[in-house]
Amino acid sequence: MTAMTAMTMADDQTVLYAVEQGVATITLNRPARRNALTPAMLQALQAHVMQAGQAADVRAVLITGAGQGFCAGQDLSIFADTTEPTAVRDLVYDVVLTYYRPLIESICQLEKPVVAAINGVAAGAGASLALACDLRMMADDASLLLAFSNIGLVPDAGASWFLTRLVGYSRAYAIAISGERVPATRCLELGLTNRVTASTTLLTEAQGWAQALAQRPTVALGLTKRVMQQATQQDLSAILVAEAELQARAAMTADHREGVAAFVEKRTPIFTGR
Ligand code: T3D
Repeated sequence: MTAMTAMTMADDQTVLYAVEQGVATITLNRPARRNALTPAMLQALQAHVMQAGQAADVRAVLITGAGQGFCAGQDLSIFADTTEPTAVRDLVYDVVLTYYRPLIESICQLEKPVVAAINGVAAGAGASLALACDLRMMADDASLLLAFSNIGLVPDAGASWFLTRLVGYSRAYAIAISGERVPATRCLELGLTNRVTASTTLLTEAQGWAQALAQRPTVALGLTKRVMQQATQQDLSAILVAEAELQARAAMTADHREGVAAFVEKRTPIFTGR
């Protein structure tokens, strides 16, 4: 954190936000609880994602966790004072739609690459958060845990959507109902993470990856995210039209002109994100 050029914190410091070299690093900071998510943290996390989206100097986002875990999902103490079944039902429904839905949608709609640096276990909605990111780098001792079934719940915060698309229905279902950790090496085999690295160098390497992405043509990267998400849901004809429309937008950018000029002049392009 010492070299960060800009840093703000949520009021209670359970979510940290710092910007350096074009990368906004958002750190879940409740290590004693494996960064289990409270409503205040979920609000702060979403606010920082939006902040990163609006900041012109931010061209990539990194989400990570402090301490031994990435995120243990919903803080289960939320249920401490609520035992009556219909009250629990209403609470769960409200929390998922009020807090998780806008957070997950804001990550997916952010037209900048979002990298998860998974430093430990990502459990429950913590796994959903990791899977909602565009790219993942895991520490070699980290894991994903669809913990929902261990407490008699179903995957939420997008976990079923992301997991089935990444590994297919049968593998996703097996992971979800086993309630067992999927170690980093297995995640790599399954395509659940892009990279695995030593836990000691995870943050440095993930920041280096995000900083390299922040030097790329940001508008094109954002539009690529949008069209590839659409491609998972629409037919070829619709995607051919969407590609043409987004290409027309990308073609208007200074970075497109710089990329072509650099190619012609046989030099390395200097992209500005505009
Ligand atoms: O409204 C709704 O609830 C709907 C939304 C649901 C979304 C969900 O995310 S449901 C799934 C919630 N998450 C879980 O069920 C995971 C529960 N935690 C675990 O399975 C394990 O703690 C971990 C695998 C995450 C980590 O294991 P380990 O051995 O590294 O650590 P630990 O010793 O279990 O945990 C350390 C402390 O964190 C411990 O507290 P203590 O004993 O030191 O005072 C533990 O109780 C606490 N902690 C871990 N996870 C949570 C938590 N406290 C509150 N909520 C948690 N989710």
